[in-house]
Amino acid sequence: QHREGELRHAVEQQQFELFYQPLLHAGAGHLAGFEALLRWRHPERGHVPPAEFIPLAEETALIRPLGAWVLEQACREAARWPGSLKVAVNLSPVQFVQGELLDGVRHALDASGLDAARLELEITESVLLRNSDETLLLLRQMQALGVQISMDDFGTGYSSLSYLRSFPFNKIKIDRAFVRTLADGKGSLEIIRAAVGLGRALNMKVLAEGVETPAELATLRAEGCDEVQGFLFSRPVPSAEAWRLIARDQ
Ligand code: G
Ligand code: G
Ligand code: MN
Ligand code: NA
Repeated sequence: QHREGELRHAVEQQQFELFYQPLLHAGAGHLAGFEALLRWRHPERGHVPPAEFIPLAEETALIRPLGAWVLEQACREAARWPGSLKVAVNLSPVQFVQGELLDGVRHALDASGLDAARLELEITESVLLRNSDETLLLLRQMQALGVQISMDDFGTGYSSLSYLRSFPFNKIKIDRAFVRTLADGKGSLEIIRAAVGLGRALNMKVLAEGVETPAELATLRAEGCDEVQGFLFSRPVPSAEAWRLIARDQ
């Protein structure tokens, strides 16, 4: 009850900030864009990570206004970046409300002037688990606006493969669990290779998450991943720091 009130107050007061983590083209290592990641600027506790408040925001549906703010803020920021850079925004299943989500995306694009093709929406299969007819319709409507749709945390759910059949994702993001275990000889390399093959066959880009070492990068390049993301390149950083990364990349 107390925590819910505090979170509600934070949403009203806009005590939030977006951090940005670079997405890189695997080949030359140039910037492809950034993933926007939410932080709560708590007056006493400092930056609170999303794992500590997103579950409550979902239970209370506060993620709906908060998610609308994230979309608006991310698009406004990205509209000022060089036109080659995209912004990726995570969507919660709770945001999949007929009418509301599509309007929110349209509004974020209109208000910022961002080209729809530069916005990537990341969903996990938990989005598709519930109410999947309505959800698929919404995803198609967003794609019709020109927005890109990515499947996040690929490979960790129960039925990632069947969802690739029901929806034409533009990108799959291979979960960092596979990258972390690349070297242990227990199948992660083969799974990543298969995901790259699927991406090629189904016309989807393939990004590998959680890249932390040069050896992992070399392997992912050799396997043909299109994009990479991880602490090897940068942690999620505040907007000003993202601008420095952009300047360095030009
Ligand atoms: O930045 P960090 O590693 O702490 O993020 C942890 C998780 O929180 C991410 O993997 C993502 O699933 C979730 N998350 C971060 N930002 C957002 C956001 O704006 N909306 C939603 N729904 N989830 C987010
Ligand atoms: O679930 P999602 O894919 O949106 O997760 C994004 C989260 O992953 C961010 O919170 C970020 O902090 C975390 N992350 C990004 N790169 C790395 C990495 O190289 N290693 C680890 N351990 N976590 C990472
Ligand atoms: Mn994500
Ligand atoms: Na992920």
